[in-house]
Amino acid sequence: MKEKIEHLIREIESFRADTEAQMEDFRLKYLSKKGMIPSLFGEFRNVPNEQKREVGVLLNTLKTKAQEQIERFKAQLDEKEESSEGNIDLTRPANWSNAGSRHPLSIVRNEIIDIFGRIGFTVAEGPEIEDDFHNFTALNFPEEHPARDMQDTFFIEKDPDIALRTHTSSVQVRTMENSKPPIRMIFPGRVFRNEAISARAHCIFHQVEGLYVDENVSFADLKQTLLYFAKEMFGENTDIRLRPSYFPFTEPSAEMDVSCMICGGKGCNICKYTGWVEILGCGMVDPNVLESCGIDPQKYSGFAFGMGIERITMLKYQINDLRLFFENDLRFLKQFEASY
Ligand code: 2NL
Repeated sequence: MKEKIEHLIREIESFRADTEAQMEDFRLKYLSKKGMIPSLFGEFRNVPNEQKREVGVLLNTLKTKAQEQIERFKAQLDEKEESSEGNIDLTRPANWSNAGSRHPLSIVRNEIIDIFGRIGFTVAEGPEIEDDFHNFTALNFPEEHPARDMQDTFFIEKDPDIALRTHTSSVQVRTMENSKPPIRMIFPGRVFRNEAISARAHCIFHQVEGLYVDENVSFADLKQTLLYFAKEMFGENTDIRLRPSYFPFTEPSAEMDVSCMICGGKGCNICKYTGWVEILGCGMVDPNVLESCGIDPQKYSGFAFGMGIERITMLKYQINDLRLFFENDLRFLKQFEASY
């Protein structure tokens, strides 16, 4: 028995465990319930009395050595794991981070800001809640004009003087009131109309308006500026045409079409087989508007234009339902790049 225990002690001392599996083999062989050490303890009662003391001490030594070995193996394996953690592979591609993507309306708004920025237009924003003067009166809307009607405008708390702006022109009025020409600016923002929601209409939408006021600004300046915009937005081969129109705040007024970006003018579903699609309204600022805003119409003239960001975005990305912009369905939003 004594020799057997001494042999086991040497065996345990020389045992190596380089893996978790080898460590488990060791535990099973020596320390588990059916292992060698518990079975030796079982045999202890058969040891003659005069040897009990010596064998007992040896048995305890054996058990302690085995337990110490297990602790050592554990520490060695932990250390090994740690040092491999420090062994970083700098060439490994990073995990894909689940970043959001830009809303398509933001992408297009930023692109419009960028295009006009390159020819010297700066950006201004203003309040979404407006008074009648800045939203209508200063813009040459006659007192009984239908756009002032309850059907189109959201009024605040029954006060007919305070409403949600129906266009960003109110910001242009504020700009002209507070600064002197030359003014060369664009005005992006949310606007509100009291309309039923459908694939083609929404009560909230986004606009960019533009304004250029200086001495000798002409319709030719308007046309060239908008031709530049159309080519930057829809491609070098894009053509424009202006059709006479009416807005209270411009005279003369026009609507601008671009040659169809889908079929290149040959005729398709998008342009309803005309080869042209309407993208914005524009005109020369009405002298009454300049006057209302404290700018001398004898000295200065200007052009202005306005476009719906939703419409431009729908044409650019071939989106057929306005409601997609407001539902925030991730299957829709995820398709757009985080580029702007
Ligand atoms: C459209 C047409 C337009 C303007 C907006 C404007 C602003 C001032 C003076 C004169 Cl302060 N005009 N803005 C001019 C023509 C057209 O918008 O269809 N927008 C979505």
